[in-house]
Amino acid sequence: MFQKILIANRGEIAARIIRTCKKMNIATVAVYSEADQYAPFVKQVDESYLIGKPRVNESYLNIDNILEAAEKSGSEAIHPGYGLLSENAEFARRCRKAGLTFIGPSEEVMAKMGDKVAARQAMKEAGVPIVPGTDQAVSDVEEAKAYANEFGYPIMLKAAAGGGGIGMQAVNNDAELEKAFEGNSKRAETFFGDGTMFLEKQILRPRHIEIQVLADEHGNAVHLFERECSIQRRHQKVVEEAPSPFLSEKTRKEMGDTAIQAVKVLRYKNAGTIEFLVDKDENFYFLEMNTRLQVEHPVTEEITGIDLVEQQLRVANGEPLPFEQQDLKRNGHAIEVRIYAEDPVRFFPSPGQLTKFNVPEGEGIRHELAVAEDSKVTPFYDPMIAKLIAYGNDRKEAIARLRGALENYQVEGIKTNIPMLKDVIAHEKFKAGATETSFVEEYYLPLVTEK
Ligand code: MV4
Repeated sequence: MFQKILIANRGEIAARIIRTCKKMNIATVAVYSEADQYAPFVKQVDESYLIGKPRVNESYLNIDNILEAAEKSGSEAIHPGYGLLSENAEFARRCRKAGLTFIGPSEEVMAKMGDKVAARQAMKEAGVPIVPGTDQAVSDVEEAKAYANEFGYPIMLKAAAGGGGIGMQAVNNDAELEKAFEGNSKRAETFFGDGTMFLEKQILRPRHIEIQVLADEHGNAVHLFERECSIQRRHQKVVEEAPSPFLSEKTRKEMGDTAIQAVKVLRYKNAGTIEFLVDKDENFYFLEMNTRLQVEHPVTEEITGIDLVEQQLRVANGEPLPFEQQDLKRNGHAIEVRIYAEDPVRFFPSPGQLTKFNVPEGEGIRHELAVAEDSKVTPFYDPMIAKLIAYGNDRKEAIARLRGALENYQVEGIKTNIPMLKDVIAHEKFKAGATETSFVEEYYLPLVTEK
């Protein structure tokens, strides 16, 4: 096993990776920006290196500075966490050139999954159902209109370099498509440096259900069941759970088998997630593949008993997976909520100095924390300050524990979305498992605009 690894990330995920390293007796190295000098994760490592100014472009995205810290510290591998450089094939290549193990999949597969048109093609070839749509990029409005009329409206206009909804728009007719095409292409060009667009038929009232996979470099692959992540606001996930309250056992198995097939065909290695859109009749369609550990990985850990970070490290070290599909069992139910430093009604970020931060402990309660009592939440990064995960023998018990923990969660000095989370999980529709992607707009927003 590696003796020392560098964590090219910050916040709760840096702390999460450090915890597994300690368990495995691996020395840890942090890199941090000027804004994170006093952050908890910097205090938890064996060694730390200041790599630049607060803005990510000048620190957490600065490959040269990160590699310099890796070399100085004698690190053998780099864990990229999520976000930042985690899906950057160029970073993976630079790690390899510097003789460091990148804890993730190959550069080739990362690049392929980053290009949504190439990813659709690869999945289609692997026998994974994709949303009906274009096999290639569409170069102009006229071509887009011709395709749209072939599949029929409504369609989704999407950016090949996209993700997170940027450059994406639903259009209902030729006129709307004409209006939307250039603007979205330009936006994608600005955000990703690539204005390539493609089309998909719009799946109506979809759910977002994703399958966690793990694969080694010896050709072994397993899935760790699904996560239901439909409750989002503006493509920002708010509540995630496993198992999905919606899926039948038959569809669950089909989705898992499909995910394994994809991973094997792609010769994927390490942890990954295949996202699907699922319609009301449980038809599922490939959406995107995330080639990294995800924010919501703890719910999978809770129901399978597997430490995903440990498996990432073992696989990156060349070890074979220590289990087969038949060894994996689901147990109970887990729900994660993301706690953001933001106004619960207007959703504006709410940075500032914490004056109190006290989290409740209890049976089935797990915390992943980015902050401590004396922390300052800066405006430079994602405003997620913590994740709260509740486990129960069934969904009802998980919800009850989550509710109790949210009621006793103490944060002062900044605003948080905790009031929103309480409203969401107390809602009859949530309790009934009506976790659709429209949940926040349909059930939460009317609640707070009335108040
Ligand atoms: C879709 C869709 C409906 N039909 N594609 C949103 C984020 C981006 N990664 C893909 N997204 C969607 N793609 C087709 N063909 C609806 C969405 C979508 C969505 C998906 C998952 C979770 C929440 C969502 C909210 C709005 C739109």
